Amino acid sequence: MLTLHFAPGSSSMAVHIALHEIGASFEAKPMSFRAKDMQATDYLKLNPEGKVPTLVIDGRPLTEVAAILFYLARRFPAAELLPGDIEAEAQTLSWMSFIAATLHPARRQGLDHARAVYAIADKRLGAMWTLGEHYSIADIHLFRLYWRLFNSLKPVPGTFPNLDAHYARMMARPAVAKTIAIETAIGYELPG
Ligand SMILES: N[C@@H](CCC(=O)N[C@@H](CS)C(=O)NCC(=O)O)C(=O)O
Repeated sequence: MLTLHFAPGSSSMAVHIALHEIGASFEAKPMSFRAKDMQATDYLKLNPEGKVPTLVIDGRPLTEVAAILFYLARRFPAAELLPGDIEAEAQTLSWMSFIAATLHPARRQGLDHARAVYAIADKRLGAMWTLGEHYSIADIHLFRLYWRLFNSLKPVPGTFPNLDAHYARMMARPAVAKTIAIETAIGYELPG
């Protein structure tokens, strides 16, 4: 039994997309920043940092987007969200480490810094998926971060051409459309 604790539009969106890509059945538990749901005593037992996402697997909590995406990709191999060979798998982890450690905190370090690190991501991405021809969990992770930047800071078109093309390819995926429709219907209340 899988249970996803998520808040619309937040980091948890990547896991929500992956669950829809895989077609796994799961219980969805929407959380509210405004209501401070992440600070509730029961939730802090699952995620002591008071953040989303948390995926509860048969009663056991798993936190951190990268780890949850990795778990889902390995548990549901038929979805092919992780490449088979060891070097490509390591490249996936390399991307997700970069996304979590460098892209995610970038906006808090100022606009110039954010522009600089997204320019690195744009250059590194190239013309297709993060791993070239193979669509993977790293694309889902990257998309959620760029989706946030794209819709909040609204970078001038052409600033990040590869990220813009990646964004368009991701938006065309049914799992992404489904996730956005569900999360929009619940309502976004993203922290600043
Ligand atoms: N390192 C964590 C970061 C998760 C995170 O930053 N979540 C934010 C939303 S994007 C959160 O839940 N913040 C709690 C709050 O603002 O109260 C991960 O990758 O899962």
